[in-house]
Amino acid sequence: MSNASFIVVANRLPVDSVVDDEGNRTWRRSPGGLVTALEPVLRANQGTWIGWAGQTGAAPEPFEADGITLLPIELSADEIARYYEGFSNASIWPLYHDAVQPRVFRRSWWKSYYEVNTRFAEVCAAEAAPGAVVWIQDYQLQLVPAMLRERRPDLRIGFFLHIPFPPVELFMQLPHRMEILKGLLGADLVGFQRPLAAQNFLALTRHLLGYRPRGHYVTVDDRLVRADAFPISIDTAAYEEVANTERARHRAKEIRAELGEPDTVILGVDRLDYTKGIETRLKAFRELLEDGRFRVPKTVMVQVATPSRERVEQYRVLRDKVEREVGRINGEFGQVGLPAVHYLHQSFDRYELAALYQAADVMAVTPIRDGMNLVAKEYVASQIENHGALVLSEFAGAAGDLRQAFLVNPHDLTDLKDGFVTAAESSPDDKMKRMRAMRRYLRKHDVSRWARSFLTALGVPERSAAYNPGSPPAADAAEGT
Ligand code: GDG
Repeated sequence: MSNASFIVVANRLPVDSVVDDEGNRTWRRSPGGLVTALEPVLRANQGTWIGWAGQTGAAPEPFEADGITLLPIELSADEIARYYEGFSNASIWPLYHDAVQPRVFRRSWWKSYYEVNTRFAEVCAAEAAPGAVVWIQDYQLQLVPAMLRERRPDLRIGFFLHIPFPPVELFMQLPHRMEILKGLLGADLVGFQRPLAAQNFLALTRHLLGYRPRGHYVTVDDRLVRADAFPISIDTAAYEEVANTERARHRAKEIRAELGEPDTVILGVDRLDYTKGIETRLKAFRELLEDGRFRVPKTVMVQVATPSRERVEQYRVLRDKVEREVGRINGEFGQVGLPAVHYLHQSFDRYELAALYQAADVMAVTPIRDGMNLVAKEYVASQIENHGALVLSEFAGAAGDLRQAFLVNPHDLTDLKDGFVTAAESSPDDKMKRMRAMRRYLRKHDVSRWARSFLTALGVPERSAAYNPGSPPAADAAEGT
């Protein structure tokens, strides 16, 4: 039955399945900014979220979780290998991140990408109420906007790309580039993290299709398509709240004690991904120890590298390289019971993460290229005492928002090293000023505001784009002055 007037379409549903002792399957909501931001809109509009539930084979029946209807899409093991690990993560992902790793193209991957995108579009077309608003997320589903428009021209269609959009000459390498561009142009609104990405996209419509974009708009078959930037953010109030709990505060102290009460803790938290610049960061740290500008145990590094895409070859290679470098640094500079780098290839719960953020004097967010980077924003929000320093890559979208960070060029090792030292040695007063300004910015520019501005631009009336009535007031309170 077609009944949803607001639909989110994403590769993944915001839930994980849990099997209890009796073998019954239940669902647990997976934490994430996107679902937090969209939940009120989904609720207010009898919304549905369409996506993969995380298991191959027959899809579970639609179900409800926390008042949202979830509609699972079926994906086979072969489709995960080709559509997801292949075309999405070994072709598109590296190419869109400035080809920082060689991209791989295989024709069978494209076929699967096309088929899976068709399935998402068909399910969505059957579910949407007349005139419904559909918001499609990310690089795995770039064909869905046009496929959906073809089936349901009555819908209002938005698309948001969470990763960078490359310059014309890189995009042109992509086999099936025309289909992808036309796929995206099926939307009424195509959203990007940064203005430059929107410009790249508009330039591409001119280059590949001979269109004449004007300002943020391009006319496609008598229809106006808008391309614009909507920098994503976090649920700032929620991060502040967790950081403020006794549990997180206590744990932060404990972590520093466990690290041997160093003067400076440098922290990295990343998915183990080659775009995040973990290798270069470690190299910079090693050279700083070699140069004697940092010394163990006065300065130590903690690197959380969350397991990610472990079946994709490039990720296996990266893991080996990172672990070899950590071993090398610890071999040369560690002492018994006092490693130079504490390396954790694990995921942690939000209290542990908040405690780590609070325990860190210097947060190293140094991706080679990143759409936004939420870790940088989470660190700032969790710095309730404003005493830390953020070293941030100019190549992360977040650098456009967090202007008071210590900005570095991660391609320039000298600049990266100097950035770490400057951040570590900056005065408490300087750190506090910077951190306060960034926290103030994030309280105002949180994920609800992001969702609201996208949906308003898509033409959803303010009333139905009702937002988190709970969080914003806290946002402007306290700190501001
Ligand atoms: C894509 C774009 C864009 C990490 N380790 C743990 C953990 N995390 C959480 C972080 C953060 C998230 O994972 C990572 O978000 P990022 O933004 O840093 O990076 P991507 O996964 O690459 O996301 C990116 C984003 O989409 C949103 O548009 O910013 O540019 O690449 O939230 O906290 N969370 C927990 N334990 C961990 O160990 N609980």
